[in-house]
Amino acid sequence: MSTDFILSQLDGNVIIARLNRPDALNALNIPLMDQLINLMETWDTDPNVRCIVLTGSDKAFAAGADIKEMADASVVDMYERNNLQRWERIKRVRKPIIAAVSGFCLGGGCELAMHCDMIIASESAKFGQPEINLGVIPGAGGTQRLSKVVGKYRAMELILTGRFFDAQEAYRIGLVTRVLPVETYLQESIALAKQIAEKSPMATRFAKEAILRAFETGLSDGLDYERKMFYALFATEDQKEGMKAFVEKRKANYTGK
Ligand code: DAK
Repeated sequence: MSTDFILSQLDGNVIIARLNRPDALNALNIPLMDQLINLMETWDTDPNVRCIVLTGSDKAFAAGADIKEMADASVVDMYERNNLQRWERIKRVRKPIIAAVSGFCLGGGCELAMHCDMIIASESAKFGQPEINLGVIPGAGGTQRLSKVVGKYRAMELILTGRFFDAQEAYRIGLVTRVLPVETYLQESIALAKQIAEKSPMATRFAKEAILRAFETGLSDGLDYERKMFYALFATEDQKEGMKAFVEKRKANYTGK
């Protein structure tokens, strides 16, 4: 399934979605965002899809929100466009999303990667929240998510200077989990997605939900939430299958039931 700005293909139970606006380094204009969100929501309810890999080109994951689209906007225009609601819909996708990032991953592009559940970077990836250079600040959660990932002081330095940082630095500060050669980062991301796609879909979703809860709540409430999700999994066939397969020394076959 493909639309103008998003190319996608199903590989096993993994969707590979590619941002496709090469002339603008995949800058995230409203039509691209709308296409991406609609597809994400379709995949989220498609039982054949168990994991999503979101990527761009080797040159750019995404160089940010579309500056040309925002340059002349008034406060009222920005408010009416209700862009935040678009980002909220991405946040609500329940299946795991891996960002496979190469080249520029800036501003809204970096925020999009941070909406994903893991970030795998190629050695050429360049991250940054350069909004300060445009007289604004990150608008899709960058001040919050980057701070939670890298801590207050690093987030201050990165956001207040707007400087770009490379894949190795992103790895050191905990933003990305792997740095791989440009030739292999996408294949490795797909392999990782396939590994995740083999697990029980319900357990995967509950694990994602519970981990995300850790960023929204205190420890006691988070533990309480985890416990409820844990017990609820005992109502699934996949839990029976997973534990039975262990006892019978065979590979589990998860059906999502
Ligand atoms: N927007 C629009 N066009 C962009 C773009 C962008 N963010 N980034 C690059 N392009 C376009 C360039 O204008 C150029 O188009 P033409 O001139 O050829 O028509 C083409 O892509 C190639 O770019 P360059 O010629 O500049 O390529 P270089 O290799 O020389 O430089 C660069 C690459 C990535 C260093 C440079 O393009 C650059 O600095 N780009 C801007 C990076 C940036 O500042 N990004 C942050 C944008 S602000 C919100 C949520 C989120 C946001 C806002 C609101 N709400 C919920 C309300 C997010 C804001 C942002 O992301």
